[in-house]
Amino acid sequence: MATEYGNPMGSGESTDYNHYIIDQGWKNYTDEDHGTWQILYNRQRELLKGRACNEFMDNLDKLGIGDSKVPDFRRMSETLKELTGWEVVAVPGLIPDLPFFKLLSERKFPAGNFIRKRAQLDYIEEPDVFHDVFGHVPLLAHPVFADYLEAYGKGGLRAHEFGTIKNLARLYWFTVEFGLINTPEGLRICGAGILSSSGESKFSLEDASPNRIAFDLKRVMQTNYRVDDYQQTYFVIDSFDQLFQETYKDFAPLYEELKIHPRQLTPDEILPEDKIIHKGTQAYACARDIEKQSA
Ligand code: HBI
Ligand code: FE
Repeated sequence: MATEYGNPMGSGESTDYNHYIIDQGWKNYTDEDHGTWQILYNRQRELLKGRACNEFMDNLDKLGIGDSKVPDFRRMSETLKELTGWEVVAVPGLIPDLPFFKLLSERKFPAGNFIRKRAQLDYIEEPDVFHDVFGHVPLLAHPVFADYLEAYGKGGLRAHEFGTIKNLARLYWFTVEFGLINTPEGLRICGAGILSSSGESKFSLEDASPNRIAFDLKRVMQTNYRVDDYQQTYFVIDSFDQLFQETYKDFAPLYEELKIHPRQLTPDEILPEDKIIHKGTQAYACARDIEKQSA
C-alpha cells in the first residue's frame, strides 16, 4: 500500500489510518490461548514483585488485567478511558510507523490481538497480546505516562517531516520498551519489553553484563540498539515527571543539532559525560557473539 506514506502529516490534511484497526475477535481465543496467557501472566506476576515499578503493579489490578483469560479490549478500555482517556484497539501485528504514531497521538494504543504459541513462550518476533497488554497497558493508566505517550505519538508525526524517525524510535525503545526507573526502593523496571520477558526481567536489573546509565535525551537519540537479544545498555529515568518534562518540548532544535553533528553510538558504548549507575562487564553479550559466530 504505497498510499501509507503518500500524505505526510503537517500538510493540513489528516489521513484516516483507522483501517489498521481490526476486531479483537475475543470469542475466537481457544482454551489453549487462554492457558498460554495464564502461564505467562502467573510467571511474570511472581517475577515482577520487587522488580517492576509500583505504578505498574498497582495499575495491573486496577485495570482488571488478571490471570484467567486474555483480557477483552472493550472492557479494559472502559476503565482505562475513565482513568486517562486512553483506549486499546486491536491490530494484526506490527503496523507502519505513521499509523502507529497517529493512533498514539489520539490516545489509542494498538495491541496485537494474537497470542504466541506454546513453543514460543520466551521469544516472539512481533508484539502479541501478552507483550502489548500485560507489558504496555498498565502504565497507560498512569496520568503522566499517559501524557508522555500521546506526546510521543505527536512527536512521531513531526519527526517524519524532519526525517528523524530513527532518533525518535530510539527514545521509544530505551524508555517505553526497555526503560528502568530509579525509586526509593532501588532500580525498578518500567519498560514493556522487559516487563513481558521473564529472562530480561532478571537480566536488566541483576546481571553484571549490561550498562545502566542515567537517562539523557540527546544521548539516547544517538544510541543504536539491538533487536535480537537482551540490551547491552539500559537507561534509567528518575521519574515519569522527568521523562515528560524532558520530552515535552519542541525537538526541532535538537533534530537540527543531530543533523549537523551526527553521531551513532554502539549499544555498549560509554561516554565520559555519562552518569553511570553500573558499568557493565558485557560478559553476556561477548559470550553470545562468540556463540553466534561458531553457530
Ligand atoms: N506497530 N503494532 C505495533 N507496535 C509497535 O510497537 C510498533 C508498530 N509499528 C512501528 C513501531 N512500533 C516503531 O517502529 C515506532 O516506535 C517507531
Ligand atoms: Fe512494545
